Amino acid sequence: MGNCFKSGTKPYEGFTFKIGLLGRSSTGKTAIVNRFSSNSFNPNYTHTRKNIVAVKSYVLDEANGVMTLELWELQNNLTVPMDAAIITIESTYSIEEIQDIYKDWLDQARKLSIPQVHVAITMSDLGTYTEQDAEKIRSALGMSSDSRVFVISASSNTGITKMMKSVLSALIRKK
Ligand SMILES: Nc1nc2c(ncn2[C@@H]2O[C@H](COP(=O)(O)OP(=O)(O)OP(=O)(O)O)[C@@H](O)[C@H]2O)c(=O)[nH]1
Ligand SMILES: [Mg+2]
Repeated sequence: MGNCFKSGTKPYEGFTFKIGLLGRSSTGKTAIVNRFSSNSFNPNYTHTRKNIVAVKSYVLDEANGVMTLELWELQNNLTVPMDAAIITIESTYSIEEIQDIYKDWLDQARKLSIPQVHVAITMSDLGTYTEQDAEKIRSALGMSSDSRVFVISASSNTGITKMMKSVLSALIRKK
């Protein structure tokens, strides 16, 4: 996959994909957006009241050109159709708790007609899961083959770039 060469609000022409972060309050959605948009992390918590979006364009060998990714933090009144969702669940939960939380948010994603759903196990610096646990969690959640689980930390900047690229690849494969 190619390098990111532009971070800003003016998308380049080409494919645009919209990815929505869905999840309970305080699960790290804004922290992911901040890593994505400005590679920054703010330890202070402020609840996000509106849907917010950050935009980035990539040159991708596999897409044969430029593609633009819109990363949305979804809070309410979704009026823009999303191509994929990432459900955020904190890594301090047990697998059984993650299963329950996932079911609720999968229902939400279906109600919003979001066709592809992934899971981010967030704040891995505070929990016990590592990237090696992703496949185990994916199978416990009974996810379809094009859905992925990522174990990430915005605080230590672990796994977020890889997650975004992997979700993009899954979207390109579906095109
Ligand atoms: N230790 C640690 N803290 C994190 C991480 N990600 C986010 N936080 C902190 O957890 C709190 C909540 O994170 P947010 O990103 O604001 O959560 P949110 O899901 O956007 O919350 P809402 O806007 O209320 O829906 C903030 O204080 C963040 O700084 C992480 O990876 N590790
Ligand atoms: Mg937020």
